[in-house]
Amino acid sequence: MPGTAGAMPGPPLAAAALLALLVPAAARSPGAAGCEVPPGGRFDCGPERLLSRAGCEARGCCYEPAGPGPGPGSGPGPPWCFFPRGYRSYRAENLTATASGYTAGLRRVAASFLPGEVGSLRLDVAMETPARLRFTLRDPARQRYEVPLATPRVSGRAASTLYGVQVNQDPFGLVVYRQRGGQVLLNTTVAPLFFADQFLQISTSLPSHFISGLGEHLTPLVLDTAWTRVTLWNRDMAPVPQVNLYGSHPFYLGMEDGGSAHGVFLLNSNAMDVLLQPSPALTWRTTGGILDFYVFLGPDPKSVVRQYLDVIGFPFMPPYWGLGFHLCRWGYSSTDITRQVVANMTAARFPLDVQWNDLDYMDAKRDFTFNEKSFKDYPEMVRDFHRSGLSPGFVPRQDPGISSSGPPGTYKPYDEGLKRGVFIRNATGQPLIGKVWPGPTAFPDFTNPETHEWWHDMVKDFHDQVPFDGMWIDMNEPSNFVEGSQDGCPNNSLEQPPYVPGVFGGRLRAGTICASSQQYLSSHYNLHSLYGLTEAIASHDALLRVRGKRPFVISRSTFAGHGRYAGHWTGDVSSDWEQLYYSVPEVLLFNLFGVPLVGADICGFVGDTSEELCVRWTQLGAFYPFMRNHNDHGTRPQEPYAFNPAAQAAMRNALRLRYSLLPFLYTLFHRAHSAGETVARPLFLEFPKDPNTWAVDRQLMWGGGLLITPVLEAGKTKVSGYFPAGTWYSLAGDSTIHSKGQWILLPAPLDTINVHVRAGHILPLQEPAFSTAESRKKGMALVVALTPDGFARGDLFWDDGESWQTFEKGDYTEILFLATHGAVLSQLLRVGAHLDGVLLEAVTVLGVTSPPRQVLANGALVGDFSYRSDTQVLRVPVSLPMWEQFVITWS
Ligand code: MIG
Repeated sequence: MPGTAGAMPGPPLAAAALLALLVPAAARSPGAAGCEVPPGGRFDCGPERLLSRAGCEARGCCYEPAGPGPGPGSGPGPPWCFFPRGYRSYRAENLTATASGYTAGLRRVAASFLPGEVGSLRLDVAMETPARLRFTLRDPARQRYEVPLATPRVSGRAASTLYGVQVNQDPFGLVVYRQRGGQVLLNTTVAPLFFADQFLQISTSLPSHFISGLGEHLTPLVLDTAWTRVTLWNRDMAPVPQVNLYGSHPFYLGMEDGGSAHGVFLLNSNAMDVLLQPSPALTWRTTGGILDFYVFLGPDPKSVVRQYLDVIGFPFMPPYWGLGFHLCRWGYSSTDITRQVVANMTAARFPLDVQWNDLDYMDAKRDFTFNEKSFKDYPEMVRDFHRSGLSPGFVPRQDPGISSSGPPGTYKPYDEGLKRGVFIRNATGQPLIGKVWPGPTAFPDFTNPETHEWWHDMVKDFHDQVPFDGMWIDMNEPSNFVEGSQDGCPNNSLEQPPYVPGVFGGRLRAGTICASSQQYLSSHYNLHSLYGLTEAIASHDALLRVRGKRPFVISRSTFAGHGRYAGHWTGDVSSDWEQLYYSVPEVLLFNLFGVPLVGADICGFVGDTSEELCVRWTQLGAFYPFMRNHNDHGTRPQEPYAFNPAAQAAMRNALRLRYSLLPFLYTLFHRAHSAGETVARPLFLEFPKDPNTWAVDRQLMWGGGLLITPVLEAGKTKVSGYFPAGTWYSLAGDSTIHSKGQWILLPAPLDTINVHVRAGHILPLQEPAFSTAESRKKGMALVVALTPDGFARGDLFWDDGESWQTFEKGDYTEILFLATHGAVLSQLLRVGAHLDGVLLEAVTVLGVTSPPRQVLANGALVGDFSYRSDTQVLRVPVSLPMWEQFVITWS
């Protein structure tokens, strides 16, 4: 266990009663001896300002100019001024057992350099479940802001746990380790704890360099521990690396030697930096709230994700149509043009489920209005879309900002909002006025319950005019075109905190509203990064009340817990190959964050796309859980029909492939919603024991059974992919890979995306159509990918695709498919009416090693089966009711 202050946890403790143990103060090595810290393990002693040698030593710290320095905030290297080993901060006292774990008092033993320091703290450790530990550090004398996220209430203490905990007394530190094997997962003795009013910091060692999470940033799947700073503070910002983006997810998942995994969630919504350094270690540095940590012990990475979602909530179940193809652009400037787009899609025979409009439809860019000239027949257009089978047609975009400059009596959302007191207030108690698309705007405060009522009323009014089906909520970081407000911001400690994390623009108010503005629950300083989440909740609830069906909300800004209410698109990505690649880890990370309904703007948003890029992007986009092509105004058109016939054909194939896989995708969403699983899945979740998979982020899986290997570079007709040990069949059934765990070069001409089925899985498919309303009635098929010993399994979840809580109410069908010993059969776990009339029309069995002589379906001979010995594929045409059990055998 490297880098601790001599207070090593002993070997794992045998007796449960001794889980917590006060380790007495270690003998401190005096003077410069404590400064012998390897550069990679140095923790910055001057986080808030640059220190000279004298200034550094005055803090009792060590000074050594080395590397690009001087601190992790300003350069990719070790800090010049760093804490000596054993630097004293708090001392733990009176460790006692409680009903849920134990508690201790912490007392600051030496003043630090921070204003507003809290001298006494209370540590609470709750052993909530065998795999979940929670610990909090609070000011016992004063109630501070805490994130208003409803997390599980647990009273007792888990009887036996995967973790053990030790408390180091002086300096205070916490060590969390695995009971089995003793691996240390968290060790906060590596650096001093700070707990001041606006500066809270805690550091820990990491068991490996494989750390994933901490969004939203444009990063690879695995973060770089070589002096990386990850800043969280929601921001309207076209994605570029190293910058805080639209959402905050203070959660990471770490891999350990041997393939175990653990996760850590800091439930804190303040502006923060998370610092990674090579020892390896991680520092949480936040500007408010309390320290409220959850540690998840897995021990496998899938369990870590589920344990995290147990705390923040399982994902919502999207309507079936939400998984179809969505088309949008900024610049469809009239209903005529929008109608033409849909007509072009139909004429070119592309599937389309949802046609969107951007802010073009609005009257003077104001929410809940439409332009009476260019969008005069807007309501009719939406009804026409519904009738024509676009199912169900349309998603309008909203800003949170409500236009505030019209004369009273001319704009109901503002008039009503004012009357009902729903807007965020400035220092003088007036609605804070910023500037967004419609000009001057007030910002609804979605932490106020009255705002939810008002938002519902506005949504309902508008829906009475235009029967829309979902909501696209944009600009909800919240974005503001003036800094702070039209009248600036006051000078106070919330606006100028002693420490400002590495936010883009250098100030908290950059691109948003004043940090010191007041919301119902607390200051915007505390609540800022929850703006998108709270708006998503209000929108979800409003849609449910207004439509009575499953809500569909896509939001730009997110926070931990968002996936329970809404999906996410990754914002203003550029139309370039680098961003095409980055979309893979972004989609995978949001699945780890519990927001499986996620996708990037296909073909890119900012700038002109190219035909080749757009083809590759459409192929990859067919495997985003949320599939939308969206484009900026003024750039080259990128609707699928805007390209040459060959490119169109490739895109059509990709779209048809997606539509044929929708029953499988929908079932994965059901598993996410009901069991906390991921939909788009990084390889390491399925193969944690193969370290080669850990950093793979140029491929993705759907569930455990489908591996997608997209081309992410220009001019390539081959692509290299990693195939974990085992058998992989191309979905088309024309080739098989027997991998020992290796990289394989695959042919990938422009009209192809490589998709492989993992042996052991059965996928339910359906004949594609031009919308999900149609495809849901078509014939189904099964792809049965046998293991070498002839086994496979899969399932199908089916319901009406749009009713609220079908699973919760039991109004669904669930079928289990099993293949073994030359047979595949279905088992009805539950039967609702919704599959009536849907026939199973084809069964494709991959990996049938010897030619069958006879095939039977429910005992009846199937005459026209086909078998190819070169590919070992058996194809069985059938016509069997999906709502009844069946058995197909071959021998
Ligand atoms: O300031 O509504 O990310 O998807 O097209 C730009 C116009 C506002 C930003 C969104 C983008 C959308 C655009 N919006």
